[in-house]
Amino acid sequence: MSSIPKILVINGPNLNMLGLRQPEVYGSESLSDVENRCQQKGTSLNLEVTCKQSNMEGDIVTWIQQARNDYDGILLNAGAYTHTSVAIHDAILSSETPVIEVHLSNIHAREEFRHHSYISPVAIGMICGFGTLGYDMAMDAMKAHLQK
Ligand code: CA2
Repeated sequence: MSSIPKILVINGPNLNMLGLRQPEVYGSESLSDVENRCQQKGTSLNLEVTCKQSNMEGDIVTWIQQARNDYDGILLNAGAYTHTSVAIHDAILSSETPVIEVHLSNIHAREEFRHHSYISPVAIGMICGFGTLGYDMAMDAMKAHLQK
């Protein structure tokens, strides 16, 4: 691990719409608010944080592949690809970089199609249901994991 661990935060499809629609499900904070929060949490934990968002599955696959060389850990909210993407599952396996899965909502309290995650079996852990606080929790968990 490098002296200041580098953490990549990836938000997937439609998360650029945060704060603009469905605040009852996803809260009122924007994606920028979430990313600023991750940066602040990273600073407090002495982690170097980079945030990316894409609506494209291939971007997310490529970023996870590249993380092998450039990052010590990934926080991943893959959005709806969580429930569909074998490609992201395979990318996590090949990157050999620890991934913590994050969801704003409690996916197990929602529609049945959200109950299955292709990410969970290849993540070191998963946090869901705590809104944007979940990113802070995941950052704490990643710091602890990297210190083990
Ligand atoms: O709870 C989460 O964080 C999710 O990953 C969010 C995804 C959803 O498909 C997953 O099942 C759970 C959807 C993100 C969409 O975000 C929006 C935010 C505001 C307005 C519209 C969509």
